[in-house]
Amino acid sequence: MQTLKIVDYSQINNTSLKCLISGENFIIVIRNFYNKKNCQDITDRIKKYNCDSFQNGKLRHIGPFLMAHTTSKKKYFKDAAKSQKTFKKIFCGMDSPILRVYDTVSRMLPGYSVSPAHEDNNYYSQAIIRIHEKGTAIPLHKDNVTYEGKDYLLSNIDHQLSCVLHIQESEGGGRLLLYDRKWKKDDECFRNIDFGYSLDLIGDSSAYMAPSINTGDLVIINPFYYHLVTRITGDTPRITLGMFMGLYVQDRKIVAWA
Ligand SMILES: O=C(O)CCC(=O)C(=O)O
Repeated sequence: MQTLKIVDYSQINNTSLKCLISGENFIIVIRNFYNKKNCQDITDRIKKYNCDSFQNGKLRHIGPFLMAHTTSKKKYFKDAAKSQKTFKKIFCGMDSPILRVYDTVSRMLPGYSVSPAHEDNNYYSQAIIRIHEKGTAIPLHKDNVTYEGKDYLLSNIDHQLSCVLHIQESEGGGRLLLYDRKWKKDDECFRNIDFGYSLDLIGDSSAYMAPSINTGDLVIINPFYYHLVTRITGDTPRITLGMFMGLYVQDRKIVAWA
């Protein structure tokens, strides 16, 4: 199995995302996806914003995350509308990283169009900025809106991809670890009370450590496979901008949300 593909942003027209959907590749890293100076400006700007938190306050973020609102749909859409204004301010005067992800994904899946997910007049959250401080980690988990987002219209997608733009790296830790194991319903007995799954479920599945990532790189994975982020050890927070892409194969349509 070929686990990793690394391409430069200038090569995306010649690279398909189909290998992630099929499970042939675990991860595609697009180097030099976004301007480093813009990443620095985003980092400076977000210091001004009050962040929400999840995982018992351990992970700070801007923008709501559907997986944390599986039973509070009204609040999710309300917060999503509010966060649109915040993102507008954060990216003001810059090439929007969100639109750049849309454009990139549509070029890597020719024939598909990408648009923000919505239900009638309610727009889903466009993205989530995660600020991972020293000592934090993201436990073993998968992201599968077809199972966890049953109250939402987009739970009927055929495939899901996760796109993460790296805005700032920490000095240590914060590495993405991927497992050659796709979620199945029986795994739910390994679920942790707050978030994620026990490492016991991984058994002897092979693990793959993502290469070191630079500021401005975009990482795309198939989030139906288990993954985690190792504990951050440096003083500089790891900052990312994440969103999901949901594919409707028959309609050749992709919807984006966080
Ligand atoms: O921050 C990361 O590298 C991964 C985030 C994540 O868990 C995901 O994309 O599903």
